[in-house]
Amino acid sequence: MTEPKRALITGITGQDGSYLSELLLQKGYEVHGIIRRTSTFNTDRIDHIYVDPHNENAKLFLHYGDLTDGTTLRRILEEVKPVEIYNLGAQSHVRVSFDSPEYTVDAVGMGTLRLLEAIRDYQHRTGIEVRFYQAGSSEMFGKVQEIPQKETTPFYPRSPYACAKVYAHWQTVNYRESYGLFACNGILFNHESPRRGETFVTRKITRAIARILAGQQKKLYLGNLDSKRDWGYAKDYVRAMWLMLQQDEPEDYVIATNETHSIRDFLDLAFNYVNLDWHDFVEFDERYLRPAEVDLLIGDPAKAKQKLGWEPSVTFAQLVGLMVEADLQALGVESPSDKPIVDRAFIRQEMGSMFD
Ligand code: NDP
Ligand code: GDR
Repeated sequence: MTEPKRALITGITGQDGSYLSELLLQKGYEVHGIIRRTSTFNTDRIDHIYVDPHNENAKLFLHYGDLTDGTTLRRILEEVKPVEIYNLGAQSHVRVSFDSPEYTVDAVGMGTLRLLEAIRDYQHRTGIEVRFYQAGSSEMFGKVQEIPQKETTPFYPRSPYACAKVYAHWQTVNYRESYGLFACNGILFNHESPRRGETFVTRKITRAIARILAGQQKKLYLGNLDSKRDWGYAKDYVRAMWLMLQQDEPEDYVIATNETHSIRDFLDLAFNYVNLDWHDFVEFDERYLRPAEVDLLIGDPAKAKQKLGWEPSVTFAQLVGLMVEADLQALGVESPSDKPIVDRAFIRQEMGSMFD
């Protein structure tokens, strides 16, 4: 019997890490993830796919480590011997990066460099060829230079987070060009799901709707409602990550839907879905403004379509419906929607076992 391919994921407990793990397990990989030690469990998103490692059928393994700790990264590489590495770990909140710039840059920028250096030595010593995916972001485009944004659009980062992602992007390009590492940058536009962190604006809205209907919340406090984002579905986007590492040549790709919507559009759709008017609930709080904002993101995924055969499978309206339905279900609230945007079977199937 042939050995399964081994993949290593940083950020496995996050939104994307959980969907990517599911995808790789379905494809027969042995999946290893790096988790941080925390005082309470934070593995909710992957609990449903975790099997006790003593079980001979176990295919998912977790290792304690941190992108700020290079020695541990090296040790884990030696132990796991992966052939694919997905670097998804990050302090990924743009607003928070203004409050904690040094930590954000250390984890996102230096963390990527530590991992690349560990891979370079490991590959050199063992002769095992490693393929590396770097989780780049549309935030790197920042201040509008060109619409829609594509692989050749110049970067103009507008936050400590985005600056660190630009650094990580170019380090990844450099390791490809200097050492022949099979390294790809995905430049992913915003992608959401029922597993999205609760402080990102989409999930904050859909979770608030469920809590309002459950009588647990009266108001929803938000910042800038005018910015526009190109929002896709996370499960589609992790498929693109995997595809990038299966190509003959390592390259960089924009992954996006080529549609853009404002926060107001999201509010309209989400509240209308449950027959509420968001103006009755949403209040402004300047705390959620950023010192510098990214006003407009819309990506051109033509290269990914042509070379990877990748296309998004879920529309904006379906995504909003899916997220609202999932939050209602998580609180046990009956959906009041008289005009379901997606059929219920689809929603149940797409939610996975997270809320089972
Ligand atoms: P999440 O915030 O949901 O997950 C981030 C993950 O990184 C978590 O597993 C977190 O662990 C881990 N992490 C945080 N700090 C460290 C550290 N110092 N060392 C190791 N791991 C760490 O992010 P997403 O899943 O949404 O995004 C995945 C990646 O893609 C991130 O790099 C993000 O910046 C990038 N990205 C995301 C986009 C999106 O729209 N979602 C778009 C473009 C790029 P813990 O659970 O312990 O906090
Ligand atoms: P973003 O996502 O910054 O694009 O980064 P986020 O959902 O945080 O913000 C999107 C837009 O909504 C506005 N906004 C608010 N945002 C939050 N979080 N909370 C609020 O209350 C609020 N009110 C208005 C923001 O100002 C912004 O314009 C996400 C992250 O996943 C990054 O890691 C990733 O790289 C990019 O997407 C692509």
